[in-house]
Amino acid sequence: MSEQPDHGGISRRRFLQAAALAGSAGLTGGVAALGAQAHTTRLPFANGERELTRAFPQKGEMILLRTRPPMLETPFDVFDHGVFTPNDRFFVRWHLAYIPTRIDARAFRLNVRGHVGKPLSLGLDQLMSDFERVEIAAVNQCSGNSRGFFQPRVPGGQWANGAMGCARWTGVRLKDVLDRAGVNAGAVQVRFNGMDSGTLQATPDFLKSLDLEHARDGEVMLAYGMNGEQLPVLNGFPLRLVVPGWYSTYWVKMLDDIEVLDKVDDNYWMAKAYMIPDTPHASVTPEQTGFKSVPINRLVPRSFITNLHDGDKVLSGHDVALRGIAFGGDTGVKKVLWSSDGGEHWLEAGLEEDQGKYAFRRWNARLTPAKRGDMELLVKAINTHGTEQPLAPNWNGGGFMRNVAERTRLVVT
Ligand SMILES: Nc1nc2c(c(=O)[nH]1)N[C@H]1C(S)=C(S)[C@@H](COP(=O)(O)O)O[C@H]1N2
Ligand SMILES: [Mo]
Repeated sequence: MSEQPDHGGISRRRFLQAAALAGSAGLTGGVAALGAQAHTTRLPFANGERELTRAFPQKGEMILLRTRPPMLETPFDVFDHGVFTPNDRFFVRWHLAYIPTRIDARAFRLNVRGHVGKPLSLGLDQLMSDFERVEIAAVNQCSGNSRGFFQPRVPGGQWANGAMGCARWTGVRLKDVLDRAGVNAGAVQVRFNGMDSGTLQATPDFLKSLDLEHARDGEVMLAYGMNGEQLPVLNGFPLRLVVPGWYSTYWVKMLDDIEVLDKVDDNYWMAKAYMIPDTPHASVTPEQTGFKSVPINRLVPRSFITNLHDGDKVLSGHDVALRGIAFGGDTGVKKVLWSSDGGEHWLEAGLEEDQGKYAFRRWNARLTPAKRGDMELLVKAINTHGTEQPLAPNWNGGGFMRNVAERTRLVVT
C-alpha cells in the first residue's frame, strides 16, 4: 500500500498498524500488575473509592471500575483541557470478557451480509480507498454515565461523570457501504457485531441494531480514526460504529459484521438490555410499574463546570473565571445558562468555537461573589431543539440518561 497523505494530512498507514497487546496486564486480567500501583481517588457518592490505574494498554491514568471486561472512567479534570478528549484518557467500557488482544489490520475483514443483493467482505484498505472519507466531531457517552449519582442507587457500573468523551472520528459513511451491498426491499434494521464475545456459550453476544433509515442517514459512520490516530484497541481498533447524537451502546467496537435484517432485532441487547421507560425524560418513580419500555436512543443535553470543584474557596469581591463544557445531545448547543442564586436568575455564558453540533462546546463566564458564605452554582444547557436540562434529576431502574443541571458548591471567603 502506498503511503499517500490524504487531504487531512494523515496517511493510510497510520490507521493500519497492527495492534498487538498480548500479555498486557490490563486486558488479560493480570491483577497482580494492577495492584502494583495502589493510588486511589474518591468519586463524590457513597462507595466512591476507586483505584487509579495506568496498567491498560494505550491508556494513561484512568479510574478503574472493573478489570475484566474493562471499565475505565476518564478523570474529570481531563475535560478542563479542551473539547477533544485525548485517546489515552478516553473512557472504556466492554460487556464481554473475551476481547482479542492481537489484531492483524491487514487480515481484517468487514462482512456485510443478510438482506442485501451482494454480500461484501471488505479489507480496511478497501474501506479507505473505495469510499469517500468523512470526519465528524461527536460525543460518545455511555447510557449509564453518572449512574453512581442515582438516588435511590441502582445496580450497574457506578460511574461518576467521566463515562463520556468527545473525539474527531474519521471513516466512511455506513450509507455508502450499504449502498455498495445493495439493500433489498423489505429490509428494516441493520445489526452490528464486534469481535468480542463471552467466555461462556450462554452469554449472549453483544449485538446492536439501528433502523434502516437511521443507518442510511449519511451521518452514521464506520470509523477507523480517532483524533487523527488509529483507534486504541480498547476503543475498538480497527473499526467502530459512530452514531452521532445517540448513546454509545450503539457505537459497536471492533466491528467486523454487519447484517441487514428483514425484521426488528429481538436479541437480548436490543429487547432486554438498554431499555428505558417510554415516559417524559425516561423518568419513573422507584415504585412505578406497568409502563412501556423502548430501546435507549438519543442523547440529551448536558453541561459541566470544569475549572472549579465542589468545596473550592473563592474570594468575595474578586473576579472568578468560570469555564466548562456542554453538549446539546442529538443537536447543537443553543445556550448555556448559569445561576448563583439557586436558579432564580440565570445568566448566559459565552460559547467558544463550534466544532459541530454533536461535539462538546466550551463555555465561559465571570462571577464576582458579593458576600461571604456558601454559594451554589448551577449550570444548564439548552439545545437548538429547545430541550433544556431539568433542575430535578430523572430516575429509572437502569440508571440511564442522567442530565440534571449540575450544582457546584463554593465557599466565599
Ligand atoms: N463490541 C463492543 N462494542 C461496544 C460495547 C461492547 O461491549 N462491545 N459496549 C458499548 C457501550 S455500552 C459503550 S458505553 C461504548 C464505550 O465506548 P468506548 O469504550 O470506546 O468508550 O462501547 C459500545 N460498543
Ligand atoms: Mo454504555
